[in-house]
Amino acid sequence: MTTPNTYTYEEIISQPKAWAQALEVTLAHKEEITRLWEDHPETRVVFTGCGSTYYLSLAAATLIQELTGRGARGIPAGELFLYPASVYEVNQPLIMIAISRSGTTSETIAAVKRFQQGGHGPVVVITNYGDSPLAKLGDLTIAIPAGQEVSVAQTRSFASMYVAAAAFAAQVAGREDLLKAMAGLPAIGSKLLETSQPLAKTIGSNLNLDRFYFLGSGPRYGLACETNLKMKEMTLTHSEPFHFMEFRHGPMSMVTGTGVVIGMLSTTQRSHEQAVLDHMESLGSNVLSLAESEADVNFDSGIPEAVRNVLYLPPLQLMSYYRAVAKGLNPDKPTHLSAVVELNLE
Ligand code: F1P
Repeated sequence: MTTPNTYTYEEIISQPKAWAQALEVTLAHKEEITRLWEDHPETRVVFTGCGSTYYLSLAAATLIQELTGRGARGIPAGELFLYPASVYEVNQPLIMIAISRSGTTSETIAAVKRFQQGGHGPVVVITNYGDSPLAKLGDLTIAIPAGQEVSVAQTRSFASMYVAAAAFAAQVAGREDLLKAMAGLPAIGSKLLETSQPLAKTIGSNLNLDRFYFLGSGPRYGLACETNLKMKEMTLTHSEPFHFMEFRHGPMSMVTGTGVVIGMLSTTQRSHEQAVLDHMESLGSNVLSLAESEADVNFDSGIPEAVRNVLYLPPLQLMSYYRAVAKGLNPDKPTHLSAVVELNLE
């Protein structure tokens, strides 16, 4: 299959290696992670980042709360910088987990510094640059250099940091079974990239399609937001993410035969989620379903649902990549964007 020689394509295709390093590095920090968690019992968690890494924060917060029962939220770093009191009380003990590919995004650094000035609790940093200013601020820093990339739109980097966050959640939840199962992700990811590429290319290359809706619920909503952002950044196409059950409450008015409703189907709530896709198909929409099995894209992973969510990313990253190429756009350089937003926030 010939593909234009772009950084984005290579970064998408090579990402399972970065997932493997994410697992290795997170496991190497196991004692420190467990100690930090146990030294701060019942302490709630706030994840933060910007753009892609805010969406990662949303996904990671729902997962860690589901697995540990501790309250967790994902908040944009810009909001933590502007309105910290809207997120945490003055003396509230908290664990902050700051996520950033570059480790230099101004709002994320400012949010961490403000959090540390408030003395709320420890800061964990997940980044692809271990020598970055943000990495140096962390009480515990998980750095995954294999996730570094040239392209502006995050693909390999996001997935590597997400795998690290999921492994962190499984570790603090004491779920050795989930950690063990995660070891199979890189090989399954490589196979999925191969098996899903033809469909991703077919849909991505179909320029009769003019709108995309990404549906995900629970720990998958943040990933629906992220794959939606890839569609925007790489292809300049209007697209939106929604929680599954929300889509009927108004947004489905936009459903047409030139649109695609993409469903990140779970196993646990499959019937309710599939019903939304079936409903949209009955209204004339195109539908693309991704699931462990019996879907348009099947993972066939054998990995428990809580720690296989990264598998939704590669097929949808490839779909946006192929749409960018079909539109004659350079997926490596999204319009108006730079790899890092650096502001003078003083
Ligand atoms: C985050 C960011 C995102 C944006 C794009 C490029 O940077 O700027 O805001 O969506 O993906 O990365 P970082 O803090 O993760 O380096």
